[in-house]
Amino acid sequence: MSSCAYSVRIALNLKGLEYEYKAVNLFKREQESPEYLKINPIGYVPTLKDGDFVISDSFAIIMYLEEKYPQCPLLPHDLKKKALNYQAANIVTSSIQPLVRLPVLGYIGRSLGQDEKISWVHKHMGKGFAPLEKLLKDHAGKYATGDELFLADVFLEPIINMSQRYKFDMSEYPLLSRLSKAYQELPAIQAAMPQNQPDAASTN
Ligand SMILES: N[C@@H](CCC(=O)N[C@@H](CS)C(=O)NCC(=O)O)C(=O)O
Repeated sequence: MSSCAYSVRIALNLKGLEYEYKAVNLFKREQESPEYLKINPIGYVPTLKDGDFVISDSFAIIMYLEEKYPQCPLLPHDLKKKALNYQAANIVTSSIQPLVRLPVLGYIGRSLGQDEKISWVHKHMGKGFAPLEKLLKDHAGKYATGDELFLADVFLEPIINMSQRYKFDMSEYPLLSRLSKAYQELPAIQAAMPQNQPDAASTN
């Protein structure tokens, strides 16, 4: 169910890297188990283990993969296009995802009710999607910043996918809607989708 883990799977698949998938059930709070906290003290997914090296945080993991495995680069050479990719990725990771993280939504749901929780998600998706739509409007091609998939795409698809779990209305975001359709046609993204993971049934 994690959008952050979804981004990492997309990056791994785009780079053609094989990996062993280990599910952490967020609803059962396995991310807070002593065993998991030993490898990731902040208690969030995802975590990547590469030999003895353990790294967490989707952005840091993807940057690590990017430098270690240069095939299918996730950052363009062009400085401005690269900055645009960082900006779009960071809107997702810093300005949307932390506000719609499970404990935040759980707290709002318990203290203010389910309707308030849904409006909260919609409000913060909209607050992030509006600038993303504007930012990418003059740069998008087939994908967010041109005709190649880059970092912005790796973070956009998971958050759009998450917004749909909360039935967020995408009609005001024609570019993001078009990108989302394009992503869904790609085998590397299909294989990374939450619903296609081995543990999907147990988290639905
Ligand atoms: N900045 C971190 C955020 C990680 C994060 O918030 N993970 C969520 C899932 S997307 C999580 O583990 N939530 C469970 C919880 O907060 O208890 C990243 O991008 O990896």
